[in-house]
Amino acid sequence: MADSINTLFVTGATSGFGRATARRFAAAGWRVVASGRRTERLEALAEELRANGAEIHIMTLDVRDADAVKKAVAALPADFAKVTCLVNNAGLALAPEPAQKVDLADWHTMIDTNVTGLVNVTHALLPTLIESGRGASIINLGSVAGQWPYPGGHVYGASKAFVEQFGYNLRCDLLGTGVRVTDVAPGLSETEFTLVRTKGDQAASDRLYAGTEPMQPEDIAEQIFHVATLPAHVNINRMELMATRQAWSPFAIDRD
Ligand code: NDP
Ligand code: 8X3
Repeated sequence: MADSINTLFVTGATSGFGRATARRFAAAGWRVVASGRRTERLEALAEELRANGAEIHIMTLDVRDADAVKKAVAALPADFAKVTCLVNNAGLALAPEPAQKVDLADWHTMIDTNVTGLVNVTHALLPTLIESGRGASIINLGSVAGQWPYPGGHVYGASKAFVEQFGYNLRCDLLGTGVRVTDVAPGLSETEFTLVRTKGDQAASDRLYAGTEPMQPEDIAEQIFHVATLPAHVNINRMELMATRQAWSPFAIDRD
């Protein structure tokens, strides 16, 4: 890579995995471009990281807006423009109820964010990543829900299956460029994910994580950092993680 200082571009850095990822890379001396919709949180993150000596550029950005994504990438300050690692993390689940009870708008929001948003950011940064070349990486946040169906998973799980397959197909097209692509697919992790999924039901979120040991944002950020800093000739295609106290269930059977 041309620049000896690596640069991370992470979406959804206002919470959960994205914020922990920004902190992890910054602590290792990477420049960080951190984006999300909640400006105050980005400002707080920037203040925290700068106090620790990090170089961070923040961008209030909705990944669903392709034009805004394109302009934001084009307007990156020179010091932050040579992105060497894209972490496509922004995403959400909505509507944990059965498919037949879901508002269509919630399905659209998940597709617009997890699928369209992710391809918007990837498309805008591909030329830069290819220019960075050998050792650069795209790390997409998939999910166990992209592989394993469960009740209430409907469009969320399908959107994460898209993320996985999109990553594999990208690898085919990026062969020879040196750019790596990885689907990091976590299971139960304690973030604001369930608060968002239940539209603000803190008690439901607390119930899900109570009495067990979900993975923490720092656990996932550590694995993302590991993937990004592997030797340039190594590509992890997919990394699936679960809390030790999470596993699969038997098939459900409908009986008379
Ligand atoms: P959080 O809700 O804590 O964080 C989600 C982040 O995504 C926030 O920073 C939010 O920022 C951002 N985001 C959501 N919509 C948009 C948008 N339209 N434009 C830009 N940013 C957006 O959840 P997690 O950290 O858990 O989730 C991060 C990723 O990990 C998601 O893709 C999720 O699907 C995935 N994941 C989560 C798991 C879990 O159990 N927690 C397990 C497996 C995968 P803001 O609202 O400020 O825009
Ligand atoms: C989030 C993890 O198990 O709720 O992607 O689908 S799960």
